[in-house]
Amino acid sequence: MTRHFFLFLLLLSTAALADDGSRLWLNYDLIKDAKQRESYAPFTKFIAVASDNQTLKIATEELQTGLLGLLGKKIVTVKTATTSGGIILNVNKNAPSSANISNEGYEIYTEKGNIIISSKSETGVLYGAFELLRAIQTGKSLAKLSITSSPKVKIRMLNHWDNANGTVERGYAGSSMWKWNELPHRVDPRYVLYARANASIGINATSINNVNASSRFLTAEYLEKIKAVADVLRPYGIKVFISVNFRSPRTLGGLKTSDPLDPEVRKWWNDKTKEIHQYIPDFGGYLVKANSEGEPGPQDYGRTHADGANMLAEAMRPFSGIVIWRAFVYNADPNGDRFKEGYAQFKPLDGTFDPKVIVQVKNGPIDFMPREPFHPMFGAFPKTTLGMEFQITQEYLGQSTHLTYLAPMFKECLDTDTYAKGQGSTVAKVIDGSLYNAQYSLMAGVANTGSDVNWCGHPFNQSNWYAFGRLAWDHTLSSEQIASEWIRMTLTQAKPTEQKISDMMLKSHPIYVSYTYPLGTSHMMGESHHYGPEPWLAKSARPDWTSVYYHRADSVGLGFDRTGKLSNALQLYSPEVQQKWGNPEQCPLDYLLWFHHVPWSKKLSTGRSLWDELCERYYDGVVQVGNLQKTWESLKADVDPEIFENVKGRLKIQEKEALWWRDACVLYFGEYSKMPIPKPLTPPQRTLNEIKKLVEIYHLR
Ligand code: GCW
Repeated sequence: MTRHFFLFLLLLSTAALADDGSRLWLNYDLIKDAKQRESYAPFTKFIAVASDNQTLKIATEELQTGLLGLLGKKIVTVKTATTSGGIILNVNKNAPSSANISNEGYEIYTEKGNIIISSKSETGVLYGAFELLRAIQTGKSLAKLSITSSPKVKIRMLNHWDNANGTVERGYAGSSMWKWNELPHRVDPRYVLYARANASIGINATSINNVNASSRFLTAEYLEKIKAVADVLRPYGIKVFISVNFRSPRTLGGLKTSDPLDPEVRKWWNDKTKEIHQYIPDFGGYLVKANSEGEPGPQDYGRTHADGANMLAEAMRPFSGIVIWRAFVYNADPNGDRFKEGYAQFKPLDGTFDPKVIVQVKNGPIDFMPREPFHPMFGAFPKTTLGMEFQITQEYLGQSTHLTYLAPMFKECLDTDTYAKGQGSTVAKVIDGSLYNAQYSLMAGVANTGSDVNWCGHPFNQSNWYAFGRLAWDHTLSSEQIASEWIRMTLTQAKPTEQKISDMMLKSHPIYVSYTYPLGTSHMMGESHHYGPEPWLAKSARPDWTSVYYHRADSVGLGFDRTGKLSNALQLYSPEVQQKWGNPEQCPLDYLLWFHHVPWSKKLSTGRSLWDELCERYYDGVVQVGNLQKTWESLKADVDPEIFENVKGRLKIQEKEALWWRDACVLYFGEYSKMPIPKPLTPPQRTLNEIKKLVEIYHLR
């Protein structure tokens, strides 16, 4: 077959096949611009790799697959480079340790006409290989490559909330990707693509089961299954963690108690931890949700979170693994403020955790709301390693029917200054360990993967998995850059199209917030399924699972007073932060109702009253969804037809649901403000009762 004919066939095949999204950002479609392809030819004559290490083999094969797709060119491999014009994979274990390059870091540079990818570890070379592919996928020149990159955070982790029965808690992309009923005998080939996708963005850890954990995952039967997964992920540099149920010594071990100070319980965990290591020698460790939302924990026995976490850390002492203990805890107190709970329970324990324990804190104090102030624990725990927990799966952010790009939201939190050690003490610096010189550092994201053919449901939800990984590697990357990379790797390299899509993505989070939770409102979603609006929800199993607990609407105004007048949650922050958010006249409008109960007629910095501004934002959000639709429609000829139709359909649903949120909220709050929808906005075309019925349907049996 001549080269041109081969290229022709390749072009034909890629043109004919619609993109089902299954390849994620590793689609490696042929670069359309022949000149650009040619520009890469001088550097892609061969791949030189001296050892037959499995990770290096994977790096080599990835480069071969990627370059075959992108350039239409089969690349040979050699043991050592004898000429110029190739890619050399180089592991230099004895390289002097430099402050800039960690074990997982890499350098990519050109030398004597070759591209060198060099690292102290095989995994670092694999990351470098993906970086090189990304350079080509995003259309960069290879002529003067000079990249030095090291991860800022050590443990970059996905948390799967996947259950043994194949369901996924808060999963919106089908059922679980883990086929527990098939493992260990059949190992689904999708695990390999999962590993490749994660390695391509530097994710190096995964907890495979729900934090509302079944003890089943610690049985020999399941350990064999988990081992099979760990064996697939290992050469991609990914360690496996298990979420554990604190009551396991009783349920599995038949002990009378799971009290962490009981010697038999401690022995049980020591033995279990040893047993796990027989299956998975490089086991990552335990992830624990304890004494939260009904899960068992050390407090059941009058012990503290530290007692529980330290017991597990002791079991882990002979091994490299760690214990990740979640700080997501809150008691049901109708007169309390959930905002303060995690802080209150953990603050007295600062300094008492074993060095192997990381306390994993959600980005905000409530629960992954579309916009939350940063969790007050960040910056307030100098003697405890705190890890970040973001939610990639969009429980409160449009699930799989709203286009919401989350990098700006993640960054808003990471870039906020805690002022813990003076100006510049950002949340990111707490998390990457630099503020307090922590031995470990962790950024976790609750995964959005599932059995859907495109993994994530909404095609754009893939970008949130991608963005999470990129930010865990380097939180200084901009949302714009990450969006641009993802679009170029996934949808198109054509600049004007890329710009339009990037614009849609960058606007999407503010738009979503506008029609759901403007001005710092929170937690008004449908009960338990968390789908759609239900601001009128006043009764639930717990007061802090209602909506009225959070928005506090009354005849005077709206918002939760967290100043000294009521809950005083603001006091948990440093004085500079208190100053920024504590004064309703100066508090940024995006955070206003998080901290203040503001009268309906109060004039805001926009010149409008609170009520008018609220309506304005709800209405504007809906208009903006219309604009997203128009932009997308204009791109019909420029993106893959299957993806185009898929997104188009979902935008239509988003429009309908945005209107649902708008009408529900303005009609409901209007009953308190007693004020009309301000002109020239048109009042909703339906009544509050009609809207309430929409939600009731979801509770019918
Ligand atoms: O956001 C809430 C979810 C629960 C989840 C919990 C948690 C795993 O609604 O489904 O449980 O947070 O983070 O533990």
